[in-house]
Amino acid sequence: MVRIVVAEKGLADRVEEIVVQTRTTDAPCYAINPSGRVPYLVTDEGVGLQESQLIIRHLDHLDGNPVFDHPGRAAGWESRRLEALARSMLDGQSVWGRELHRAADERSPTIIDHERYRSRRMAEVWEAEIDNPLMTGDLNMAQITLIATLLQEHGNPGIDWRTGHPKLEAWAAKLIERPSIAANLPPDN
Ligand SMILES: N[C@@H](CCC(=O)N[C@@H](CS)C(=O)NCC(=O)O)C(=O)O
Repeated sequence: MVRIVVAEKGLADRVEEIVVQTRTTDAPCYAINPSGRVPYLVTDEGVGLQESQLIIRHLDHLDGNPVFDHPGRAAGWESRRLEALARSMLDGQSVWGRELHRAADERSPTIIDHERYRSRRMAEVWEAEIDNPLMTGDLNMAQITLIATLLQEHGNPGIDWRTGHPKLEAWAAKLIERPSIAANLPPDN
């Protein structure tokens, strides 16, 4: 999500990307970012920021012309509702992905099943929501969050949001043609 925004805002020359090793007991990055989570941004002022939404907000405001803030008044609630709906699916699938990173004998089939069914239910919800004008208009946080969520299928082939959801498939197929997204598709693994 942050890489998409870096591309959208033309910030590639201002943002240095440093690949770090996560999930080890003594990674060097813990000296800078004790949580060890990525993404993590150190600003020009030396302030560390975590959480992709906050990092995106910071980057979006650097030029004084933010385009990813939620709209004001009633439209803002709808926009926040959609972002939260996408984030809910993303967070659940992330929990599922974490299980898959464990050794096979440490995985919880209960958690994996719980997240698999949540993901399916949420895909059903999104099939009904995807015609919302906020999902088809200018790129926004709900769209960025949802496309990142759907693209998690690259790392976890068990995710199946496509079956029975032609509108969602068409929406994603169109959005991944956008250069900022096409250039930042996650690797298959
Ligand atoms: N809600 C956070 C999630 C950050 C997160 O958990 N990232 C994962 C990688 S996708 C991570 O850093 N895992 C390493 C760890 O848990 O130590 C965000 O959007 O930035």
